[in-house]
Amino acid sequence: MNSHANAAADVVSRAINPMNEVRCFIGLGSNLNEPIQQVRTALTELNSLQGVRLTRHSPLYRSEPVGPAGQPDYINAVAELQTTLHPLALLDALQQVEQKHQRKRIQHWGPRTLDLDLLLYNNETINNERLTVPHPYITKRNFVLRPLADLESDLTLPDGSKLMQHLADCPMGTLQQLPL
Ligand code: PH2
Ligand code: MG
Ligand code: MG
Repeated sequence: MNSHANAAADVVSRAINPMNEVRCFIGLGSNLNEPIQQVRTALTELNSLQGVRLTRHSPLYRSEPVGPAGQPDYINAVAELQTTLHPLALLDALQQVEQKHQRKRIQHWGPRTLDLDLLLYNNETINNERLTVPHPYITKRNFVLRPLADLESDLTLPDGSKLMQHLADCPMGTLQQLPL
């Protein structure tokens, strides 16, 4: 589908949804100050946001850090939301939750108490200075692909590519699912 057809399909899908809700996927990550607790709390906080319902989340995973060496392992998960918020309003809300967790932006890809990445928004492609959707690394990171596939194994990305194909092409490294 070209981008015009995609945009038209998005308008239709919003029109037929009585709540005007769209489905989104959020990547959660933490590697500081009790990361498992950070992620669990964040899931609750996402569900409490105005205009957001948490519908499902993946198991939690332990993953080796991508980026600067010497930082602790990460805990990662993916959440599925239904939201009436438009993309930039949702981004604002996600950043407010990050702020609650004393997120400090010190080092690119450096350690963090909580990172909330908007991975997918209703099959839309968004490119502006604040936001790129799908998230640029969605197809490259095992700690995103694996939990996303736990939720929706037959997912197709806005460019028509298949999640399962990206997963098959991505080394799994030491990614480890935590007990539920
Ligand atoms: N997030 C980063 C940088 N590196 N590595 C892992 N394993 N998990 C992450 O969520 C992660 C990372 C920047 O957001
Ligand atoms: Mg991130
Ligand atoms: Mg981020």
